[in-house]
Amino acid sequence: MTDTVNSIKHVASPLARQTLLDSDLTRPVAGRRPIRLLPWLHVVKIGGRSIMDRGAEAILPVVEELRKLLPEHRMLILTGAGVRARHLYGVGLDLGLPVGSLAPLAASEAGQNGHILASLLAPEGVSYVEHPTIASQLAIHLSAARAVVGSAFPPYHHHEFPTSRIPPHRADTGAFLVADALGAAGLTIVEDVDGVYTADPKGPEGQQAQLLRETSAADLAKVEGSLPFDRALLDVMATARHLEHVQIVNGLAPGRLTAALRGEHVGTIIHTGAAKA
Ligand code: GWN
Ligand code: ATP
Repeated sequence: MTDTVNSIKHVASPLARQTLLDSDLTRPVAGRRPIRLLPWLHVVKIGGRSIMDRGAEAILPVVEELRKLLPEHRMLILTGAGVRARHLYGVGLDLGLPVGSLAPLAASEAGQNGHILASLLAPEGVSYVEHPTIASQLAIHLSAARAVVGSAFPPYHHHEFPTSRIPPHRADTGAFLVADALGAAGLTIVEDVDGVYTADPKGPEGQQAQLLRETSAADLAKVEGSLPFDRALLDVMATARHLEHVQIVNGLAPGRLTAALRGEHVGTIIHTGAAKA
């Protein structure tokens, strides 16, 4: 009897005796900045609606810039979903589908755009890689190639938050989450506008809209108007661990993406809530 009691193995853990809900108690163990897994990685999100849906006229110049950037940078290129997802939301909402059913359907459109982009970059050794590969084999793929392409959507599926009938975590949020989780060097979001304006530059108040060269996720969260990215991006930027800013650039203006990856300020820089390293 005594022997049985003595054979119980106690596993020492600084978190064993306390609730995980009290951040004051967990902070000494869990509050430190995590390591950067891929600090040399540049994440580039290519707009689905703003670039891919425009076809060859917009896509081919972006492909050419990405191709020329390969010797300089190792990249995870992620694509958004575009107009096919919007059509899908319309049909799905009309039929009463829940958000957890719409999320993977929209995500598959982002994946399709990624397959298209990867095909165009294939002669340079760039391939589309699946979500599970991004999750666990990105490093080895980026040892074999200078860049890979993937879907920017996060793979939430039926776990998507039911705060809206339209999936709140779309391509921009997904790109930021993965870039910050990997401790990447940066995230550049490629759109069809010069950056974030005080109002939609293509909307009814477009004439008065002014470009914001530099802003913060906290300041944008106070603005009620529309934005050129998912609003949930602001939420995940607030709790960022590594990325101190992202830059939104115009992919229709030749050279902007290249300049942004070289660290130049050519669009809107949005500061996150991450503390300076
Ligand atoms: O299909 O284009 O990955 O990389 O969210 O899930 O809906 O899947 O449900 O590895 O796992 O359509 O099949 O599809 O875009 O997401 O992929 O070709 O299980 O490589 O099978 O997390 O690509 O696809 O759509 O990204 O965003 O087989 Mo696709 Mo997407 Mo491929 Mo992926 Mo979803 Mo997988 Mo997944 Mo599903
Ligand atoms: P996805 O990748 O999800 O398919 P996207 O990122 O390519 O989409 P949109 O979501 O359409 O593109 O966002 C870009 C558009 O947002 C711009 O073309 C612009 O008209 C619009 N927009 C709305 N509000 C603003 C704003 N405040 N500043 C700049 N653009 C805005």
